[in-house]
Amino acid sequence: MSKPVLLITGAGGEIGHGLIDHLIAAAEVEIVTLDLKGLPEETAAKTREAVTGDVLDHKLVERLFNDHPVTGVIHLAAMLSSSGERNPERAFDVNVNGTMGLLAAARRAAAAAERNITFIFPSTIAVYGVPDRQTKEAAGAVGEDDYLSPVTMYGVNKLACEHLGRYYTNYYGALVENLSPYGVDFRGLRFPGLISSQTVPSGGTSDYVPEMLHAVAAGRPYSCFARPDTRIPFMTMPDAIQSILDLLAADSKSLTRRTYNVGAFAPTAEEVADLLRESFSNAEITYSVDQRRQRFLDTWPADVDDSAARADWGYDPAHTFRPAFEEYLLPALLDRASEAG
Ligand code: VAH
Repeated sequence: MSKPVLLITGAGGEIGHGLIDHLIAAAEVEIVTLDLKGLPEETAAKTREAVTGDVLDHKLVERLFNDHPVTGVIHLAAMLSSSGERNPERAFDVNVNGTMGLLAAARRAAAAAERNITFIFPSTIAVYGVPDRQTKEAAGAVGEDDYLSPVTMYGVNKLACEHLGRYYTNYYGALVENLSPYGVDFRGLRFPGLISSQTVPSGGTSDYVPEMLHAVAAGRPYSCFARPDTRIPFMTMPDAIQSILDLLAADSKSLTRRTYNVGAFAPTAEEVADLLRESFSNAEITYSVDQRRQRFLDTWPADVDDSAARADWGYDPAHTFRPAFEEYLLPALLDRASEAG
């Protein structure tokens, strides 16, 4: 039997980087990648096709669906929250129009191939907009249907795309004559901040934790743009990648929602700093709070209730707070530092 074929957009970004290495090593699927920047040659050589191009190039997207028997899409291309707030119209274009074009092309391809196409969408805790700090503290772990009033363009975009995915899956073209019964099977994950031992994100607002970790491990001082008491959820990159693969593989009958919260641990910035100081006695961590970015963080929940993901498709992250650092992040970073001499 031929292997499933996954189209992965934003393949060169932070999640794509880890996901593609994992998929190539597992060799259970074939991949087609799309990214504004070219992939490293040795990675590109292991794909069906690695395309350097724009997700907003609708002709190119259509061509990829025509040339490859795509069974699933993992749509990672996006502008993150801080970059998005520096250019809101561009963020809308990339984040919403990019997703819309891909959903439409996937639906047409599904109808032509007479089978559904699974569409994995990384959403975010930025879809939440908790009104003030007291409410945030009182709310604790927030469920999927509460506080959906985002204050960033990125959050607005991601929430809109969740609705587009729900519409494409359940309600598309109710009045279209002779509509194909095949289409998009949209599955979203609301990710918290992600932390990788390999890469540092750019353009996000949860970046203060990965930035702090990588700076301290490299022996550089770090000035944190978030207040020490800032608390939002995080998870490790391997757990994020595993959750994408698990949701992709889940039996559609077991899914009770189209988009799920996923979280793993929810430390304050200062709790992360303290943990790093335990391992790096010379760590220099100071705070220089960016009030405008802090405002976004204060509207994101202190934690998420991910019980639906755990019940429906067995979400079970490997790393809680201390193990994330002690078993995954710090050993990998210390190894790299000793290799670098
Ligand atoms: C950002 N990392 O900071 C993203 C995110 C948790 C929020 O999705 O923009």
